[in-house]
Amino acid sequence: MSKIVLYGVDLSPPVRAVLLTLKALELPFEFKEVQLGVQNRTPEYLKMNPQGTVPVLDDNGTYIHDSHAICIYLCEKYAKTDAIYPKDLVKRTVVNQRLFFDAAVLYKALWNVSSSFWHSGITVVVKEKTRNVHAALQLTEDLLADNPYIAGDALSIGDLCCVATVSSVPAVLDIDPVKYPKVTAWLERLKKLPYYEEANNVGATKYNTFMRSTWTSVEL
Ligand SMILES: N[C@@H](CCC(=O)N[C@@H](CS)C(=O)NCC(=O)O)C(=O)O
Repeated sequence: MSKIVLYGVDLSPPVRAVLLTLKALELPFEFKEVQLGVQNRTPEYLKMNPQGTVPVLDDNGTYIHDSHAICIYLCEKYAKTDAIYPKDLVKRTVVNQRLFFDAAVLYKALWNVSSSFWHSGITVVVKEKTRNVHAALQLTEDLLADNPYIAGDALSIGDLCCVATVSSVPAVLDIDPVKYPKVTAWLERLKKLPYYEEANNVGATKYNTFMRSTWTSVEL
């Protein structure tokens, strides 16, 4: 098997989505920590990923960026079964929709909060940004409907990407179990995955604690 190297930092939700997928697929890999703001701006790094973001996957010289693209690639290339990325067209399309939802709505809402701090040192979170996070949580609640998992009755990479983001929402606001009962139950379900603690919870806890300590005001 080719050598898989993951570049990232476990504070990052998209990096944790890939860590969860690597663990779900039981793939061996090497983790190379990237010092954000420094190493992701070097010419060598930008050659791998012109966007300069983490994660980047190096699969024996094939470089892939964007966590969603990486998770799909890993499933397509290495999965022994189609359990977490179904081959059935309709089921796969639902999973894809959840991946695009995470990229375009859920993670975007969270990134809009934290990027002001990371890029400009802003420590105030305005109402418009928390409103977007709430709207994304409500959509997650609606997408879950009465299903145990985000794309229906089986665990998929849709869950692994969305949970890396949702578990990082407490970086800015608490997820109210009364307002978001389905999201809360789904989170609890995913926490029971044997690799969840190592692949997601350690980094999410660090991220949430750090971000909470940086805000001087959050308009809820
Ligand atoms: N859509 C991308 C988002 C990646 C992303 O925004 N990563 C952040 C860390 S959480 C990053 O690398 N930021 C560095 C920067 O913006 O300079 C993915 O899913 O991989």
